[in-house]
Amino acid sequence: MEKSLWLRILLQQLTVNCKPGYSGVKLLTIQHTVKTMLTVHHLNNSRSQRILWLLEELGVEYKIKFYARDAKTQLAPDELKKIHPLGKSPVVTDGSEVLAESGAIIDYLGYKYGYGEWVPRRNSKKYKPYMYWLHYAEGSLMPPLLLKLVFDKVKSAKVPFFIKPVTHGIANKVMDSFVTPNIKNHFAFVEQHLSENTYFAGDEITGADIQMSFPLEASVAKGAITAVSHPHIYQYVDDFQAREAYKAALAKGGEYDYSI
Ligand SMILES: N[C@@H](CCC(=O)N[C@@H](CS)C(=O)NCC(=O)O)C(=O)O
Repeated sequence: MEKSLWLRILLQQLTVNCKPGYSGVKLLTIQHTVKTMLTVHHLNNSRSQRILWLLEELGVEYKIKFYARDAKTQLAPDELKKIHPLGKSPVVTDGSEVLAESGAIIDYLGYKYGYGEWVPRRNSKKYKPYMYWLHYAEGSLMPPLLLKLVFDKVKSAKVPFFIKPVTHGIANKVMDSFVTPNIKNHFAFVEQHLSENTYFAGDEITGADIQMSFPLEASVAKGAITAVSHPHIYQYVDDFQAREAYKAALAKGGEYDYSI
């Protein structure tokens, strides 16, 4: 915990404990609460924004520990590796629990604070689609979007002029034969689903929507999904971005540029 926070609590408690009727027990209780408070280890411009959104929807008290990407490499600072060995965001700490991987975090938080709603009951109709889309977002949709990002970088990389035709040629070949058709296929699949369902698991919002929000809003922000190309996805993104909890999370999370 930050030194200043301890100091503030200590000073506050010294004042409180000087008043008649108060005891040190209160100090211990507050220390315990602060120590075990749910913490989101939040990297700017990252997937952890969606965890803040879920926590706002759940109405759970939490604190944010901010981490800044390296301006040049865009990587997370090494400090994050002290919390989880991979040093990726999001990571959530809840008492002695350390949770990584957005889908697992969403399932953990939804189960703990919103079971039956944000995480559907196992025997409900919503459970199977919830589980499917929770995994689909990072397991199937994100990989081709990340490949596109990588090959776009390859194409814009500064290389000697005589190498450029080679790097461009390879990037274009992979994009045309694999990445672009895959992305097209995925977007059409999601569009079809949202033309028949209000939310991913049916007619009520669940953790699967939180998980799917990141690739979809990033694709809208990049112009890969438009109101004309995929009207249902576009409208879906517009609708969840208008939610009060989403806006509250955005205000708390700081910098978020909707990039992958
Ligand atoms: N599948 C993981 C991906 C985590 C991930 O790659 N996070 C990115 C931020 S969006 C990150 O930490 N990037 C910084 C880095 O790799 O150093 C999840 O959903 O939690």
